[in-house]
Amino acid sequence: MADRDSIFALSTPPGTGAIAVLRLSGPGVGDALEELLSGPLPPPRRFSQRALRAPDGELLDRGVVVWLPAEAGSYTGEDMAELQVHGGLAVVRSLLSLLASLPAFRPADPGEFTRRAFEAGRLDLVAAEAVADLVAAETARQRRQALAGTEALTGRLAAWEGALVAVSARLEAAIDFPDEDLPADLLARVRAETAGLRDALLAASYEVALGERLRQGFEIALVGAPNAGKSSLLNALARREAAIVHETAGTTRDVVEVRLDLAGFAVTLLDTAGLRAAAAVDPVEQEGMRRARARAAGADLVVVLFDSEILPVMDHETLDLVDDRSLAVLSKCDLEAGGAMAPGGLRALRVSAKTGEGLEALQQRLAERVTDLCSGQGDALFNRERHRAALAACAEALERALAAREPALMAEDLRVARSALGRLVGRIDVERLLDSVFREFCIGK
Ligand SMILES: Nc1nc2c(ncn2[C@@H]2O[C@H](COP(=O)(O)OP(=O)(O)O)[C@@H](O)[C@H]2O)c(=O)[nH]1
Ligand SMILES: [Mg+2]
Repeated sequence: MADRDSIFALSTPPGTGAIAVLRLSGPGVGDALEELLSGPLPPPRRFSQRALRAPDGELLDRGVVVWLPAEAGSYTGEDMAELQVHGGLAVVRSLLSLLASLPAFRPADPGEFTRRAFEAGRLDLVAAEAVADLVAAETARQRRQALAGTEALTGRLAAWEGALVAVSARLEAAIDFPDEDLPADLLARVRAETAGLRDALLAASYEVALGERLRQGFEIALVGAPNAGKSSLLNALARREAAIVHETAGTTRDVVEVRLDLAGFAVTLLDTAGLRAAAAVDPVEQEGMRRARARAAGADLVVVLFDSEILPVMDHETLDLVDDRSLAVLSKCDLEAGGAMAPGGLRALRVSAKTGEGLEALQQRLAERVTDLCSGQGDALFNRERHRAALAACAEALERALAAREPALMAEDLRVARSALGRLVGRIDVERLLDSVFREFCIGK
């Protein structure tokens, strides 16, 4: 490790700010810091206010310097330093080019600090992914899930691994000492514990669908007839003109997406082409309708919009989309002449994108529906396809272990199960995984 590159990065966003933070990690950090400070290293893990100088002695900035030697514990497990400097372009640029000119140093790749922390054994791969999620979190629920992921997921995995090792040990004892005085029910116990673990892992693999939605956002599709007011509603909820609104029917063809924070949940709202009899429209609009149906089919919730203006005529293209995943909404309620004409038996919220009436109630109802989708689930959810595949592989190996006819074959399946968990935390098959995991990161983390 001694000849390993030292890395540096601007860890705050580029641009002008009050303060910018630069991070350094690697064996060359102590020397670089002495040079930059033209003097001795500050005491470890303390804020020290120091002058930062170029090699010719020119003052670049006065800032806060924190020296984090490896032996005192640092994020990456290597010698590290943090420089908190004035967040001006010239200050930052001068420091970055000075660091780049040091022979031992190079700019960090995305996620490289966390990758080094993982390689030093300071966190496992699931926790490293959660760090990326925390940096990317836009809503309260995403933040909670990411924070839970940095510790609670690791805890759940450790408990399963511990249980698996214990089961394997008992089974090996039965294999190695068949004639010894082993408890008669040993094998029965091994089987019961294996079945319990299989159930737990299978359940965990199923939670990934929801975990992934919480991490990446739920999808809510707006559907309805042309001119029902879908694009206007999307714009009103997004508070910006994201989609073109026009009285011409068939204006929207592509699916327009906007990100919303709905009571702490990340949501992607989809505006779609209006649905009408396909024979009447041109090929481009037909493609738009195909996309609208496809995205609505994949969405977590569907808002089905009915135009108050044309009530009580209900168009059947739209009515067909009402099911238990959908929420019926009456648009343009400002145009309703003399009170609502309730369409046959349909319970619908009334909104106006023009006056804003009903928008808050709609948001509240959508938030309730999304909350329902997560009911009973804690924050620490597995949330990646990678997780699902490993958990399912582990559960399958346990299933095979239960079906094995001989203890020796069962033991082999338990080993396969352990290695599936080992892959999940990044102990096995590591090289293959690392690039794809750390690609998600930003530079400086
Ligand atoms: N009065 C009124 N007009 C609306 C409302 N929402 C949409 N419109 C009008 O209805 C027409 C179609 O709207 P648009 O949002 O493009 O509908 P889309 O085809 O479903 O996307 C436009 O002329 C809009 O100005 C509303 O809440 N009140
Ligand atoms: Mg539209």
